[in-house]
Amino acid sequence: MSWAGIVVNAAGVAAIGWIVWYFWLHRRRGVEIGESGGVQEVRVRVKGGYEPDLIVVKKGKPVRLHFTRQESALCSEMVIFDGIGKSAKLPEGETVTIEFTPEATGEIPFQCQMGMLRGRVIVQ
Ligand SMILES: [Cu+2]
Repeated sequence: MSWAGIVVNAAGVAAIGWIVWYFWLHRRRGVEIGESGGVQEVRVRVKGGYEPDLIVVKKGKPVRLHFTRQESALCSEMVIFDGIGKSAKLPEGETVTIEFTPEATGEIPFQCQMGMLRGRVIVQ
């Protein structure tokens, strides 16, 4: 194999590794959120998805999720928390806060109005 061939193959393997990491491993990591004054706060960027899309909180303490939508795609205009009966409109470039206190452990999914973008709050 020529040097050029080896370089192309190595680049291909690196690209595949990056794709695997980015789309599967990287997005599956939960984010343990910081506490200030007993409130669990996390900033969520909305751009082609929720980042982070997996948020780990403790039950019985108030949670504040600050959503900032950094795109104009209609898809992400609403964020809906079915399990706790909350939803919010996300104007582009503004930060909108969803606040609740989880009283039970489990999962609270959230999504856009069409269910295309999804995220989860894990209550421990
Ligand atoms: Cu959508």
